[in-house]
Amino acid sequence: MAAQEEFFAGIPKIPYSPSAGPADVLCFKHYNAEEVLMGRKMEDWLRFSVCYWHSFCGTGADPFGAPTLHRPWNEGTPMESAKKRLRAAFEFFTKLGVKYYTFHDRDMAPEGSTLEESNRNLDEMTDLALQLQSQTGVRVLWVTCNLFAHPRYMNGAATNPDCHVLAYAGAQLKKGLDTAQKLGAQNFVFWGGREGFLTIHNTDVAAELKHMANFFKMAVKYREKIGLKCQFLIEPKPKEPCKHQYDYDAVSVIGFLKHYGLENDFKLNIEPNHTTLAGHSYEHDVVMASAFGMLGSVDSNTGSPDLGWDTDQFPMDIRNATLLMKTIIEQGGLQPGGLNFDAKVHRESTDLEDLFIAHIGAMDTFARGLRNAVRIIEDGIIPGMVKDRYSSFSHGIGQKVEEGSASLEEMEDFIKQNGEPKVTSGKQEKYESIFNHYI
Ligand code: XUL
Ligand code: CO
Repeated sequence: MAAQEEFFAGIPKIPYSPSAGPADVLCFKHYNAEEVLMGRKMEDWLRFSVCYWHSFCGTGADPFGAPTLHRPWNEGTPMESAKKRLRAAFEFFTKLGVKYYTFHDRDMAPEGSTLEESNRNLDEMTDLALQLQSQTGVRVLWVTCNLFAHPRYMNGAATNPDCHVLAYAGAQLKKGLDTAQKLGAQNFVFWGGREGFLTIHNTDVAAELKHMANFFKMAVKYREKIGLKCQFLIEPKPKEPCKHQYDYDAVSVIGFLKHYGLENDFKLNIEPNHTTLAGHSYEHDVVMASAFGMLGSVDSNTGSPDLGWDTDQFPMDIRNATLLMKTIIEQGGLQPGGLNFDAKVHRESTDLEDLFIAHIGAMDTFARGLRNAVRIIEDGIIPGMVKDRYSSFSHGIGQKVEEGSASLEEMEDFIKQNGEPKVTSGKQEKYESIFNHYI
């Protein structure tokens, strides 16, 4: 049998070389997969995943310009290039040393002219994926259905005003869940690409939200029916492509899930570039989702704070990574979720090696974030200061408030006896200075 084509010739398996110099960018200087921190290997805290759509389907085209990224796997018929792309992807995952990948149904296999043809394409491609997964040990972190790119979905999928379109989305989702089962995916993501509106004039918001909830309920039922062991995740995003998207941010999604009784069936996949688009700080939605016990996974990327759209850049900010990892450690990790690089190289980063450099840089950023967060938690200075700040809730009237057994009459009695509370400094600059010590 002819040897398989090598797509990233000249790039070896990426080593851990902690003493490498500043210009050595094809090695890890901080990410040491097997090293144990706080009782767990780095690779298990971080659970890195490579996304298929940006890294293997991305062309560098933008609304103002033609493709700039000419990849060697884009050759032949759509199915031939899909197979080359899949082989290239697995070569990339193994050389990079990442154990998980994520994909949309339509980026792994081309859409056919009927549902049946699309499903056949997907079957053929997932047969190959299964083979490559068992050869390499690389697994699916999550799979998702692309319910936003095809023109039929231009007015939404689960929230489309035409039930015929919703039915198509349901049929596609059924196959997506079968695919998750076939490939042993650990999670299934729902990103509401066009679930929202461009103008309120033509939109019945209450009806659309109910239809979306009922669509999710069908998914929950089918997951039960086929015995699929896979965590469902909703990925919030406030806008783009719609002007308003229903899954606006973490707390809106949590409210939606609780309102429709779906909170035990779903968690959240938080993408910080979406969080900042919603007007929040980078770590905001990760912290909020975690506070509600709903943080399931992270689409690890960043935007440009000075731009107003989703640039899906590789995350390279150590401060932000530290804040995320602190929250992730405090909740005991992300498993079965992970840190998925929903990130693309810039259209000007045209070399194949740039794909490696980008992932390695981001993995090292998160490895540094992990190491910093471990030191913050193990030193206990910041956690201790926060604990002290709330210490009045551990006894007396505070304990009753904590437990939910206090009344307004008791508040009044307490104030009559104790008078005005003393002014207590919030110490923000002190917290910031201590945090910076660890960066
Ligand atoms: C879009 C986005 C998607 C989802 C999966 O902004 O983040 O790629 O992660 O559909
Ligand atoms: Co995403």
